[in-house]
Amino acid sequence: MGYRILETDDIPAYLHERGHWEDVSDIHVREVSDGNVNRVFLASSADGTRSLALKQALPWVRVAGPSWPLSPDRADAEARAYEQLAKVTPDEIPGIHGYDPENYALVMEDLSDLEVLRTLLNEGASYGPETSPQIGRLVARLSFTTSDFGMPSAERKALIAVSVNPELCKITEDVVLSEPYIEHEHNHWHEGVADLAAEFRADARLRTEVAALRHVFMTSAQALLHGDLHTGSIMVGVREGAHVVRVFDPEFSFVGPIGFDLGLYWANALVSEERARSLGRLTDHADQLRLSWEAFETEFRRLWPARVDTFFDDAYLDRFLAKVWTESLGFAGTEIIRRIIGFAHLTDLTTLPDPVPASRRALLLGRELIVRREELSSPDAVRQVVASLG
Ligand code: SR1
Ligand code: MG
Repeated sequence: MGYRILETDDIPAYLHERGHWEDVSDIHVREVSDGNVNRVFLASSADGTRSLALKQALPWVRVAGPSWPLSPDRADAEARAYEQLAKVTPDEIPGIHGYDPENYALVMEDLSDLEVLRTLLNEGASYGPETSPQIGRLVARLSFTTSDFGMPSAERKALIAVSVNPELCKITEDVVLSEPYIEHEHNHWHEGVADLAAEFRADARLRTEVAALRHVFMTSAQALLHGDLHTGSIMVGVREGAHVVRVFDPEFSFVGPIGFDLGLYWANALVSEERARSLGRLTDHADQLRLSWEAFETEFRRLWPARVDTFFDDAYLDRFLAKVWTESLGFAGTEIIRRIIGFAHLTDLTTLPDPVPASRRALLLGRELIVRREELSSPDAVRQVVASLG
């Protein structure tokens, strides 16, 4: 039949045809699309005992429409990423019921009993002690097992080949790692930060450092990444009395620098801190970079003795982790900046009564993380930068 764009009314018959739902008369469907790129529907039975989520990739960026075409192949990348994640961290991703490559549609567990982490934080919640360690461990498990430490060389080459995701990588190379530093029609900002946007565009040193990070992103095939690990790609909640985390939306996945995943999480944590500070409701925000890094490092070191190639010795592990740390800081800086003067802004800031003071602090922090990443050698050093912001 070929690729067809599914509308709400098509979903019952589609789920039935694909063998996901028997009684078509007992499906209630609603669209809950929220991210920038795709469409998501929730299907549930009248008595609420059954539910599923369906995500479909459109041939364009959802929020821009057909004027910004984008290959739906990204859904293949997402399905592949879930396969890898399911091998190493099955409890931290949604259950996947099936992928339909013809229609670029994933059918998966309905997570609507959980909340998007960003939404909770924006409402004033704390992170709690578990979320950031879980994210750090997830990144360590995915990255170790898909690196040259966790996979035989030939298998790794095959993974790199099958995981190429050129259009989505190009979006990141553009909207995160170059456009905010040049004049571009995608860029926009609050007038209260116009001076900083102009200053950043004119800052030759900043631009060169971002170019270096962009080149790392383009060339450093360290491990399979989630690729868009911000607080809107994480759901949290309580099930059967236990805290749960679910990481979703890995459509930007490709084999790249591990620091990109950590950096995105850190950037979003740091921006959530600025929101909380400006509202006078700081809680445990300042701990999140350290907690996620420590969990990442501990888990990566725990897995190290199982490496497939012991020519990589313990001294090399130290060097490797130091490089991941430094690159994570740099990528965190680029993520903060693009979320304020680039294309896709954060509700953490845009919904503040006055977004300017928090946005200015975040921009200055982003620049420091980029240009001083080599000298900032610990979470405490990052805290000192935050403390020094005007
Ligand atoms: C055109 S896509 C803009 C952003 O939305 C996604 O969630 C990614 O973060 C991307 O950079
Ligand atoms: Mg997304």
